[in-house]
Amino acid sequence: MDQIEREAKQHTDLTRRYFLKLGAAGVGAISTSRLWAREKESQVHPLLTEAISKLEYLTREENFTTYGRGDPPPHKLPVEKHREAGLVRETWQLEVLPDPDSNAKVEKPLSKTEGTALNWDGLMKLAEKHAVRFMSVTTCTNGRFPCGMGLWEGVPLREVVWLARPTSNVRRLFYYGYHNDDPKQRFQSSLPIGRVFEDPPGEHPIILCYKLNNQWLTIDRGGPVRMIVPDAYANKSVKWLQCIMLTNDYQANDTYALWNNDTVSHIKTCARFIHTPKKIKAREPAPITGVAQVGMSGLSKVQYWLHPKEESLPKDDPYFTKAEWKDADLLPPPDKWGGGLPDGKLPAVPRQIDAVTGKPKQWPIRNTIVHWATLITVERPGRYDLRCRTIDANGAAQPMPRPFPKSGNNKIQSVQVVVEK
Ligand SMILES: Nc1nc2c(c(=O)[nH]1)N[C@H]1C(S)=C(S)[C@@H](COP(=O)(O)O)O[C@H]1N2
Ligand SMILES: [Mo]
Repeated sequence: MDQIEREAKQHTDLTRRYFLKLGAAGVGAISTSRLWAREKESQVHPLLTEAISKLEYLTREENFTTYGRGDPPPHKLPVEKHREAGLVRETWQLEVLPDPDSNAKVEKPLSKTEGTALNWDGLMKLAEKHAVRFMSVTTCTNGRFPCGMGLWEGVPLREVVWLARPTSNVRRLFYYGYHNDDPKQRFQSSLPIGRVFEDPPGEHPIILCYKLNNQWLTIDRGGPVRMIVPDAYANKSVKWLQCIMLTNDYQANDTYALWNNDTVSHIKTCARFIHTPKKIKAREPAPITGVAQVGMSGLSKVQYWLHPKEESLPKDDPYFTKAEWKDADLLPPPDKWGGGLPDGKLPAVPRQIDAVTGKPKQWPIRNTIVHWATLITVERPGRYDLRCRTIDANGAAQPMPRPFPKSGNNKIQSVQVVVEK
């Protein structure tokens, strides 16, 4: 049993005792009003049951989409180079330094030259006391589909920043990973210092992450240690992390900004298709499944709209706000979470999970995904465009009319469906 599990157990025991005393039942029950009640599942159409059975909530490590710059990108380095590059646990080190181009005051820098850099043992020592686990989705600002849905474990970044004893003139920090010792290959991100020290209620700390889905972080995923910023697009989640600079610079100096990206955008809410039929028969039901990203504005609904190709699209309504959207079903929390976890069981205990009931405290969970499904039946043969969108937790259709893909792609997806006689 590791530290997180021990604490979870303690908390569970205490809470159980408390509720036993009160004689309360049904602790932490989640609202299922919008969801399929479990007992109704037997009435779900077999076609839909089959389509849904193929969905896995957590993404297996090997199924993540990988983006990594460098020549070669660190995960493509020959294995014999990993040790020398600090890309294995035994040789990994993290520096926390004052930015030499600013007047930041840092009393105890963690520095390689002074032999004070944080190493793996140091990180594991911090983990014993401070480790956290949470689920969060990684999505590229420019990606049409999430890179992956992970259960991440790590030490809050603030614990390591405090070790360096910053005292004044620190307004931001920036950080980067291994980059073949070539400044031109550096992929750097930055954060305001306030976000590092505090988390809004219900949000998670930014972590120095060393585990995905309860396994050590592989080099493909940015191991041994990467940053995970749970409420931002993945460009903030720098992989192969080796250096953090504390700075008095008040401006973002992210590499990604130089490539025309908005680097401070929170994750947007949007819907995507997973399975749609290319051809269906008129009047016969066909299953559709998809995934929705639950961004900063939350999610209340996923909707779809089937539009005959020969009918013209509404004028002056590029986001189809007046179309006849229909509600799809959001799937409830899974019994088996996937991601290669043995028997699909979550380890104790991700921050979004109630330690007593083992169920999510809320559903869907912000900054994660939720699967959705529906059965469509079409009367009239022909060619159709099938689209999906979301309604966020504020009741706003997403995407709302704003043409800013560089703040995060949340375009309305469209696929074709042919309906045959
Ligand atoms: N060191 C480093 N970290 C990086 C990048 C990179 O090129 N180098 N790309 C970033 C971007 S833009 C994205 S979208 C994510 C992708 O994370 P993944 O490969 O684990 O899916 O990594 C981020 N971290
Ligand atoms: Mo990205």
